[in-house]
Amino acid sequence: MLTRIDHIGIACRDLDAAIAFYRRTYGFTVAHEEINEEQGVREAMLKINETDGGGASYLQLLEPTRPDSAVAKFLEKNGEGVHHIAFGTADVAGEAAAIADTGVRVLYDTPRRGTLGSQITFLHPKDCGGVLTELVQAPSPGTHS
Ligand code: MC0
Repeated sequence: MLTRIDHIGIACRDLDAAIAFYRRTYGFTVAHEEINEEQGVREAMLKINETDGGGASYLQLLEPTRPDSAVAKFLEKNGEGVHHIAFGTADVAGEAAAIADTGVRVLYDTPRRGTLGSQITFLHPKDCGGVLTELVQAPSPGTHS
């Protein structure tokens, strides 16, 4: 079961400038920052609210760390803007398998490491109406920083 919007991922060229925009305009502040080398991003999570089903909802600001990364390719083609949406679930592997059975391409055979130690996978945007879609299983309570 998908239980929440975990985050909306936004591609930006300058993470610090994007953080400043969201703070100045909406008052959102950074809950967490990290570099995910595998995904080729430097990212900031701006927490919007806690949710009943575990986890929270965030805006995720994404700056590429290398030119061959997914976010760098996206920026080159589209410029800055919404890059993906992410749904939260308590069982990312089970949810991905169920969605694959409907004919949608799941991009990873097994979930990979996402923000804050979450487990993530992606659904191909061409099978999702042009929307790159991520599934996120939040880390167990206690491992969340
Ligand atoms: C690419 N396409 C998109 C898209 N990225 N459409 C909508 N939204 C996006 N974000 C479209 C392109 O326009 C193109 O369409 C087609 O998909 C193929 O794209 P491509 O540029 O040729 O690139 P590919 O095929 O090499 O890779 C696309 C693919 C890749 C979605 C498979 O970006 C990928 O594996 N993404 C998942 C990983 C990811 O995005 N990581 C960054 C966030 P046309 O019509 O021109 O054929 S990491 C993250 O979010 C982590 C840290 C987390 O949340 O914890």
